[in-house]
Amino acid sequence: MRPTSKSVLLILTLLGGLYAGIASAFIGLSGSWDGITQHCTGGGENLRCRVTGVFIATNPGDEPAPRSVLRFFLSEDDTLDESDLLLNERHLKALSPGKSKDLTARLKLPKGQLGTGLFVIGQLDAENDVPEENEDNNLVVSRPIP
Ligand SMILES: [Ca+2]
Ligand SMILES: [Ca+2]
Repeated sequence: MRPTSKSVLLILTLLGGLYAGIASAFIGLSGSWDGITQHCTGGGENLRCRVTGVFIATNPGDEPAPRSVLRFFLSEDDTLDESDLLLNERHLKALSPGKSKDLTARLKLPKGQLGTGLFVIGQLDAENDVPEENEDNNLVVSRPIP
C-alpha cells in the first residue's frame, strides 16, 4: 500500500498546472499599417510633404501592456538604421490583453523632401520599457509611400 503516491501525484499535477499558467501569461506588442498617403504643397526647395498613415498597435498577450514609446522613422529601405530620420515620437497608452489601438500618424517630412518610394518604419516600445514575449516584431514597415 502506498498511501502518499496519490497525494504526490495530485500535488505534482497542481504544480504543473500552476507552472503552465505562469508560463502562458505574457505581454506582447505588435503592429501593422493600414494605408499610407502623401500630400505635398509647393515645389523645389519649398516642397512640403506630409505623410499620413493609420498604425494599428496590438497587444496579442494575455497580460496588460504598460505605456510605451512609439517612434516613426523615414527610411530608404525596409530596415531601420542610423541614417533613418526620426519623424515623430509619441506615447502609446497601456493596452489591455487582446486589444488594438488605431493611431493616425501625421508625419511632416523635412522641407524639400519628397517621400515617394520611401518607407515609414514604426518602432514599438522604442525605449524597451515592456518585457515582451516577442521583441522581434517591433519594427513595422509601411508600404512604399505613394
Ligand atoms: Ca513585440
Ligand atoms: Ca520590449
